[in-house]
Amino acid sequence: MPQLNDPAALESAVRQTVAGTTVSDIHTHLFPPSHGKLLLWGIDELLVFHYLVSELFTVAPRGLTYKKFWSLSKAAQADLVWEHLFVRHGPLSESTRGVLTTLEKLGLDSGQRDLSGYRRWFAAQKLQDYLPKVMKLANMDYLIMTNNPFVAEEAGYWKAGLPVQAYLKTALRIDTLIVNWPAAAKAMKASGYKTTPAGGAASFAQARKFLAEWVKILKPVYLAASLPPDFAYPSPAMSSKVMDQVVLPTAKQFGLPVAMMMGVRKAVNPALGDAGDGVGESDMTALQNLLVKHPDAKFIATLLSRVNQHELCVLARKFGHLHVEGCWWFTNMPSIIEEMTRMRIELLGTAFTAQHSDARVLEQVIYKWAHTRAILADILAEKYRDLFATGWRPTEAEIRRDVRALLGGSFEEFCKK
Ligand code: HDL
Ligand code: ZN
Repeated sequence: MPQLNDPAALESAVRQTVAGTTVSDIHTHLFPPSHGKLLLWGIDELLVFHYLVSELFTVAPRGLTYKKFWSLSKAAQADLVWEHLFVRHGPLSESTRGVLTTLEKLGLDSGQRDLSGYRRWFAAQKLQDYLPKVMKLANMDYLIMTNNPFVAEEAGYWKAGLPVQAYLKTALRIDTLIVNWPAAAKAMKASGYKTTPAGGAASFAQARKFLAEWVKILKPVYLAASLPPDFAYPSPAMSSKVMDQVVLPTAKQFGLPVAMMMGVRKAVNPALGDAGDGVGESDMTALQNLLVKHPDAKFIATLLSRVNQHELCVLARKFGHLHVEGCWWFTNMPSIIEEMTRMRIELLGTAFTAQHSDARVLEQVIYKWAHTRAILADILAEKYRDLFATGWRPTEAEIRRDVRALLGGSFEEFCKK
């Protein structure tokens, strides 16, 4: 493959490659169509996405109480979001713009502002054709779900052994086990495991058995848990014991990475429901200590606070068994994605995963990847321009290799390590 010797040709090769590279979306909250209402899709779900609910309450009239809002139908909630965040105020936020990007990519004209027309269009979609259509629009080869055995409805669908598309992969989500052992012990006991709220060797052995059962059912790509900013390791807290005696032995037994999603302050405003979580700066020594103590395990990390991002990159330079991924949740915003991605390329080259969608509503993968690709293209155009200035001449194949690395390739290599 010839080297690219002309800056303009190089830039267009970079932009075309970012636009055309298949993405593997390694963190979402989507579900198989066979799991019924758990898979959210359509315009009303897009409008009542919890990011937009919290934004609604930044401008809603005082008379709109949380209680009143939650008593409304989903369509009535969506009407309020549309009215206040799109019509009465410019849809300039990332989440409002995302809805409009999604409509545009689906071939609908957001300029018409025709919510009832959009509703008719979505209502006419047949999920079995629509799901692959959305995957194709986002140019995704597979996505990884979030599968929580401590949510009875989810567990029930998995135990029923319903059909699941091969391109919908799983992640075994174990927050409850780590941050709320008594609740986890109760739930496992209800499934026939001899676990007690006090924990201890026998209980932890049963919890390992529980996890092994779910590894067999889900065949997960990784184990995952979101953790509070003050998660400490090691510590006298039960969470530290559960990491050492349940989570890590299971991860090592099955060769599964442990995804540490750190920095969530749960329910800072409980009245907002899913929209009520906040963010806090995490104590990174917890992750550092895990890496030092468990060189034979693999850790994936995404941090919720912008403040932690530089430290996370430096940590990933120190430990090859740590993989940095995604601009998670409150960092999945253009200005922060830009800052984080530049920093990660400068510190880690292509040895990280640039993004995940974190999509809760199916069509969000369309806008989340479109927006990220645009930012990534600008950054890589500049980075390859800088490379060109050194006299190095990349080939198109090398650009394809490097872009794919950032969009799933490095993650796959890491998982195979
Ligand atoms: O814990 C998580 O995986 C988070 O992504 C939460 O689901 C959060 O509510 C969210 O949807 N963030 O985008
Ligand atoms: Zn998530």
